Amino acid sequence: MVLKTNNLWDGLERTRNSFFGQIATLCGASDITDETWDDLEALLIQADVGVETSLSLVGAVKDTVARRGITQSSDMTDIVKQEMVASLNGHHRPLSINQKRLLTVILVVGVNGSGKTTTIAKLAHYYQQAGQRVTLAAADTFRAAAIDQMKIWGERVGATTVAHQPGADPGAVVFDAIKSSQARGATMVIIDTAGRLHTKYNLMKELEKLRSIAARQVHQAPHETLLVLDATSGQNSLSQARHFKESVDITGVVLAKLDGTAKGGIVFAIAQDLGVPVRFVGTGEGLDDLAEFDPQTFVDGLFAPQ
Ligand SMILES: Nc1nc2c(ncn2[C@@H]2O[C@H](COP(=O)(O)OP(=O)(O)OP(=O)(O)O)[C@@H](O)[C@H]2O)c(=O)[nH]1
Ligand SMILES: [Mg+2]
Repeated sequence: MVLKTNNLWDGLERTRNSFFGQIATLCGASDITDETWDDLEALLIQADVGVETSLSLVGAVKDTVARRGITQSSDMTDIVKQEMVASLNGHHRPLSINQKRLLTVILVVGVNGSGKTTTIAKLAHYYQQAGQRVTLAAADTFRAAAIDQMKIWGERVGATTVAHQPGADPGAVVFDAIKSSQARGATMVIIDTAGRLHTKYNLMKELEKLRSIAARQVHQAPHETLLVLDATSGQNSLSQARHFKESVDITGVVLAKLDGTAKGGIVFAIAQDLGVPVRFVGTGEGLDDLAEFDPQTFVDGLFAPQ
């Protein structure tokens, strides 16, 4: 599977140019003092790494610096990077798409406007290129426009879209999409869902219902439940994520709109706080603007080459 590896690098441009660029400056040639730690902590917090995660990162860097007897901040950059990768690695695992499975079901959830439908189109494109035969399930029946948007993306990526009328039962759409995929020999169903219903409680109930409909039709489905978060919403998206995670078994996060923010540090907060791996990041509005998430590549992308 090939994705433009530049994507992640490009998507991190704003983040790299702001806070993390300053971390690189902080790691310039000077003695390490208490102020160095305060500055590092402040920069991490400003980049949306989150208070707790920032404190634990600074603590880990401090320990390693003391252990190795390092006194110059210029020797610190690699340690900062290593600790960052380590903090992400603990939660990272690649998305498992089992080639032997007849039909993989991916449920995509998230609040309205977070980037779900666009992300689904990108994922469909990505997996079609990798040889999967993808069906899109337009189970966000809340708005007519959402259904049309899904159909248009489906045509563009060459995937069949299963859709009902606006206001129809999303469960029926999921049921039909799976049935139709099985009949046509499709290998993957990606389900779009509504970001809002009349109350949040109903939304979570609805998602639970969709999961059980999928589970009754396909063994262990949904195989992945991806939460799409808007990177530009910063810490707000983190509280949304907690809310979803309480009710739905989230297996991974897709962080959309990373290109639109300087606060890419949110990735660390997601890993640490939720313990859910980031699987992909969105780096633009086009079909190819998706990058598979990898901790080392991500951290490298935060720092300009020395
Ligand atoms: N720059 C940028 N824009 C994005 C990205 N992903 C999505 N968008 C834009 O964000 C807006 C919302 O995206 P949608 O995919 O419609 O979001 P949604 O969650 O499906 O929204 P609802 O269906 O209203 O709940 C659109 O204008 C997208 O083009 C991204 O990675 N980068
Ligand atoms: Mg949508």
